[in-house]
Amino acid sequence: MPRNLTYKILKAHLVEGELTPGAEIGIRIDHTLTQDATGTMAYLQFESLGIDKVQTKLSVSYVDHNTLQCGFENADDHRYLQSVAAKHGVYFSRPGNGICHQVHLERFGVPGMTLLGSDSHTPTAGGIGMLAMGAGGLDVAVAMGGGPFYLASPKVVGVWLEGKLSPWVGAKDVILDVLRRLKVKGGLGRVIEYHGPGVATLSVPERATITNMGAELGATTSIFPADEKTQEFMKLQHRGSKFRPLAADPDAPYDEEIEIDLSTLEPLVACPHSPDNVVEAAKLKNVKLAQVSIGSCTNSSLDDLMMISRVLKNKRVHPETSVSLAPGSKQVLQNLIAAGGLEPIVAAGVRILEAACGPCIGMGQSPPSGAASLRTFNRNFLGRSGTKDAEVYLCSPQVAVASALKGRITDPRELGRPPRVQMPENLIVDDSMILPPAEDPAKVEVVRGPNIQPVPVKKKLAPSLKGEVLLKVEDNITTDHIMPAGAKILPFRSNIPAISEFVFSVIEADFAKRAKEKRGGFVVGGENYGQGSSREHAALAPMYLGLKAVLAKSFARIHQANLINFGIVPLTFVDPKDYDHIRQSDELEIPKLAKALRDGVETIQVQNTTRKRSYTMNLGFTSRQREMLLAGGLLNLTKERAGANSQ
Ligand code: MIC
Ligand code: SF4
Repeated sequence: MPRNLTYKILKAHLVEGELTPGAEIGIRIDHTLTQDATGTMAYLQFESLGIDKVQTKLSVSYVDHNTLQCGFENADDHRYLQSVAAKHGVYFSRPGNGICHQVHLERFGVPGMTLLGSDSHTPTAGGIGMLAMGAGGLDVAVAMGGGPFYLASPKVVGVWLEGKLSPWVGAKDVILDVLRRLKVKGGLGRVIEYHGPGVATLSVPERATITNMGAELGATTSIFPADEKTQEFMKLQHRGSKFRPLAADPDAPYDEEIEIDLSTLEPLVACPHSPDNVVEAAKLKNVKLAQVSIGSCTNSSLDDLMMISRVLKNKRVHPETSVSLAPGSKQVLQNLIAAGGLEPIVAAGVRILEAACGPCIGMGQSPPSGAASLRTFNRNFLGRSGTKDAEVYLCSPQVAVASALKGRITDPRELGRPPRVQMPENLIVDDSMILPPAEDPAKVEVVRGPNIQPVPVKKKLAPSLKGEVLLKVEDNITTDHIMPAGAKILPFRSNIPAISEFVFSVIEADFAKRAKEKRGGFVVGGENYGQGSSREHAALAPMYLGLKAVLAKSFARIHQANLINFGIVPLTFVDPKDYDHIRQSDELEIPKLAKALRDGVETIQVQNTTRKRSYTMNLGFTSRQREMLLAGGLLNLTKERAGANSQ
């Protein structure tokens, strides 16, 4: 039977379950990646598993998020990460070497392999033909220990590409078009697989822009075949021998299909405050820009920056627009310099930032109050830039550079014919910022600064749950609402008691205080609750504040897994209209929840004692998930099992 590429890779890695959409499967993980903001927790968890050396083919620890060192916290975290990597067989990519996804694509990605990363944009490596998924740090820790990664076997959406992008239209416009069609929850439970004759017209960095931002669809991952373009890219990276061609079989089946004629796409922009709020750039020409930011794991390749350099040559950015640029990796920066591409950018008045996430995660460059900022990034959620009333728009590097010159959102076709970009024929490849693990791990001492606090663990699930609805929120609540990031909060990623003070602070400044006073309770959410990042802090910190269960219309994949991993029960409404009846501050009770989980029943009644009503909620968990919830989370369960084995 012909197979699509996704199912070929899944089949080759399957260790548990059956490949039927929706059924839980366990797959073997070849590579893992972590970044510093999620990595400290992941390695603390890995250490608690008591395994000496990672069991994967390759594990890499990147430092790219918390790179501002305004106090000791981030620097301490980096030192911990470097020493723990050396001790346990993990490669360490030093701060300044670049954004994890860009560096993994350049230096490590291998077609046909699986990659699990503690970052939601891990699917970037789908651009080189990897099956690459984001997950919480604990799931990545388990994969580093050699355990399978569990997920719902996905549906596969085939996106048939034909034609060729028109001048000034970029790969970003392809994914913005998909987002416009499918919306931010359109990818739930699905892998987006690109195929068709249009694929060959796209370079690996272009493909990686598309797979990267597939995360904003809520998709499990996105993937491209590995073809001559992939081989070319890998040869340039001096890794040609790792290439192997991979594609779906001819006439492979897809669960759903979409067609895109690349030649019909136009320059697009996502408007505040959601990546699926997409319109044509030409319709936004009245938006004056205080800021343009170029970079992030979506659009910071050498190809992107060389194009920008050519457009800026002998020009100046608009005097009222602050323009910043962060290259995706040290390799990109080094080659940009060598090819003469940096000088025109600097001369044009662009502010050059280090090769890191930077403004994308609110690490600097917050826009002025109430101002519009145009960014080549992938997320424009409320408050993420660090300025709550800023209006953040997302676009391609082509739209960004044209807009930087004009000081307002500009369709780049206004600039006339695009310049020809001469890409270097050879690249400087220098891995000296990637440190291999220690040869003698016994000699390595893991360094823990005062910011690194132990991972809190929950007690076993109580027989029944009772408490107040602490907060009721609408559809598409992001992890940036639940556990905001930014330069002020990110330094506490290794310190759950400290970071928990900021839970839901974008929505309500006093949430943490109230949650503690009430000794925890419930949150009620709409569709796609917890979309966005993989940060398990959005489960761990609410758990620390006493959150017992979340009642929602539906959940985003990674966040739902994180809630279960930390013993918070994610319940979905059987009748979504029940959502309308619950009010914030209502008292809820879930009698005999633990028994229901033990018995494996499909639904349970939640009593609203304030309104004298009850709601039927789904309990459709797998037996593995039920065990985790009963134990109070995966760490407890692992310890319970280890205890049982040693008796
Ligand atoms: C993001 O883009 O939101 C992040 C910051 O990279 C997160 C990870 C984190 O919160 O540390 C992600 O995408 O998973
Ligand atoms: Fe970093 Fe932004 Fe990419 Fe997240 S989306 S990994 S913060 S560059």
